Amino acid sequence: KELEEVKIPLFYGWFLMSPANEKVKCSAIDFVKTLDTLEAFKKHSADFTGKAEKEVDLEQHFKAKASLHCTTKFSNYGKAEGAKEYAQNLVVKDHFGSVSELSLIAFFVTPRTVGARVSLTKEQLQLWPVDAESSVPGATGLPHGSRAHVTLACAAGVEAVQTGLDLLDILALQKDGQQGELVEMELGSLSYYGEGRWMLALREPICASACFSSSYK
Ligand code: 2AM
Repeated sequence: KELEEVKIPLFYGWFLMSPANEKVKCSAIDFVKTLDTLEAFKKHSADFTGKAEKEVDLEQHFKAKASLHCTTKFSNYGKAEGAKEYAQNLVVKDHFGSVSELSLIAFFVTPRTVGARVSLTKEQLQLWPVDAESSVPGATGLPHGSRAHVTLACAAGVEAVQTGLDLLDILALQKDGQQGELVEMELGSLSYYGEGRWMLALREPICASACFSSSYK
């Protein structure tokens, strides 16, 4: 039987390797646990519960992801716009299977998602789709690569695609000059942007080894 045509994957991305995957998961859990104990956070817990005075257990609220990655292109088995072009891109082919370091510069939490913001190097940006930001209403002015992130957890019924949208939403508020309430933490400075949106800018970025590859499920 002849070899079948190579199928386009569900998505491409950098897949965190071991032990970086565990390191990032632990840091995220520590952050979420600490956030939950802060008075500044408790004051706004109604953003999560919908009820004033009611406290939220963030560890219960979110379901953590087991294996972490930073999606570059969501191809949807070839059905997404630009999927074929991305698969045939020489930079993509050349880098397939290569290992590089992802730099995680912030953690963010919303009532829907928990994520880590990734700062891409020039070389990594070559693998970033041109329309990743411009295809999202409200994010058009943000720099190429702004959406880069690792989804760490989602609330019940929330799809992972939401994490990047939540990140862009916070970045758009930052760009408009909204500097929320600030809380200094050991890990960095934490800002509140209203409606349950929190971002911790890490004092020391977290470095994570990751392999550029694709996934079919
Ligand atoms: P994520 O990158 O925020 O984690 C498989 O569903 C992966 O592709 C998930 O990791 C998911 O979100 C990402 N994904 C799903 N739909 C997407 C879309 N429309 N645009 C970009 N990424 C998407």
